Amino acid sequence: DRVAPKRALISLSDKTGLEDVARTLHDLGVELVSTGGTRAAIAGFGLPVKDVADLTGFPEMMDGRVKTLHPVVHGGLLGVRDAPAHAEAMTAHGIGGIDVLWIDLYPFEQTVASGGDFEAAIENIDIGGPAMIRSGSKNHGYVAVAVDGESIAMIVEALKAGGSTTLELRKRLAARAFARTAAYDAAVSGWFAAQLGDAAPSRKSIAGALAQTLRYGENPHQTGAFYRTGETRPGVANARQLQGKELGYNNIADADAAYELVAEFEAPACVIVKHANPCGVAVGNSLEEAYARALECDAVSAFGGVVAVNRPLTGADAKAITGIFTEVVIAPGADEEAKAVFAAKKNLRLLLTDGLPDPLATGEVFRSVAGGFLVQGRDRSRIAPADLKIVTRRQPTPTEIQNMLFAFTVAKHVKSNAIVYAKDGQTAGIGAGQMNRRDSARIAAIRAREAGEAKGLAHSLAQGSACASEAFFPFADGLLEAVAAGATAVIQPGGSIRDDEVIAAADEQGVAMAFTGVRVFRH
Ligand code: 93A
Repeated sequence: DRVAPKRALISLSDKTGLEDVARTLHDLGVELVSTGGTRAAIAGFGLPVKDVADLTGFPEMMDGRVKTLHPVVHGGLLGVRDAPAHAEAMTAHGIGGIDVLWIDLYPFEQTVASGGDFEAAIENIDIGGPAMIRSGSKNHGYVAVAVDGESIAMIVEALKAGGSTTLELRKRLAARAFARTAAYDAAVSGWFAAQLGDAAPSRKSIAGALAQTLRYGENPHQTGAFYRTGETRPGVANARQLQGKELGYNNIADADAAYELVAEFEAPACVIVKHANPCGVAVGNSLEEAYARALECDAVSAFGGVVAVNRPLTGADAKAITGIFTEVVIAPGADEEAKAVFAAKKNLRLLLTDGLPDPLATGEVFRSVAGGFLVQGRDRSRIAPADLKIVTRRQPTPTEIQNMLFAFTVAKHVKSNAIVYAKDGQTAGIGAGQMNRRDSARIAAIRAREAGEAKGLAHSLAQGSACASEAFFPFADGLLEAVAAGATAVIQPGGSIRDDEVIAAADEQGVAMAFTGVRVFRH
């Protein structure tokens, strides 16, 4: 099942890493064939390379739309070398086998992400590339297909070691290649539907390219894998891991939750996530300060948590964060000093991205159910002071309004039922994932009381805080729990048939309450 390649076809829009690979293949005696730009680049390295046009007898035409769409190319990729009829056809038509294919596809996703117009997007829909990828992958019995740097590295490694590729490797590469074309087509179809103003995500299919097989899923007895959809929005899927153990399923999910929340803030901010929920969120004058304040909310839960920040990390920030055991840190950068501090914590996984996730970006969120999946648009809601409807006799102070908005922003990222107490850009207590709102309010109160005790305060950390509820209070009981915990202001969507009761209770307690009119469930 081993194939010792004689000929490789390389066609790349992004020429990164091309020289090394082309040189190695050439040194291993593999003949190189390429399309226009790639051929010129390889020739520029001083290596012999054939033009696809010389094989096909046709020039590249129609602005490059037709370069490799020819029986000589597809016959060379699809021909079953051991099938007499195929071999005969290859000989009769002068078709030479192509044993290695390295293709990256026109940068459709990047063109769309960087704001390319309709024409630019259309022109960047690669036709010949996916066709070759599919031909070569179908014929993985004979052809090794690479659709990214990692794949070609695997091929080169195999050739260096033994001069050939194994069937096992070619199958793996084919699986990866088909995932790539599926993701590419999903990006094209999703974009096209959006052009038609098709707001419903129903036409979008879930597809992604396998980024990583995970050691296991949520639990060790479950399988796990991580796929990239090809979206270029900065986030956990395109983060670079600088150090630390291999990422696990829960690490990735938690890092995502933390990063999406921290990106909501303008000021230096820090989010600590445990089990998909934030256990501490704060802003500060620096990340170091923001981290210390986030930790203050619930230092017990923070142990072994995931930390996300919204600024590049400095050495001082890194020292603060490594003060306790932390599983993952994700940030839009880190200076050399910070990297050196993290390097001393070998197990800590450090993830860096180019920029922050855009909380206002469109996109879809998926969730599986037995036999199907649910799709919804991302929650892009954002509440501004002008959106607030004050429903109590007492008007909130400007500080209370700030506290309300901060708390509500956090609540949007907490599993329902969510209750968040926050004050001065710091969460004081978070209650998540309870089946009734009053219990979430109580749990948040316990956290706030213990945080106050840990800080040596005579009162709960939630004293003078705003309480956010991500959905309406169906009864006054949850609100009364919040008031008992020390909240002086409440923010919630409103809309319960008992709103009057809840407002009356707030008035009785002298609390200021605002309705957002927007519910931010998260299940
Ligand atoms: O325009 S295409 O859809 N038609 C083709 O026949 C074709 N063949 C290769 N795009 C095609 N390609 C793509 O060209 C490859 O997928 C690759 O991304 C790119 C490399 O072009 P060049 O070598 O000219 O820089």
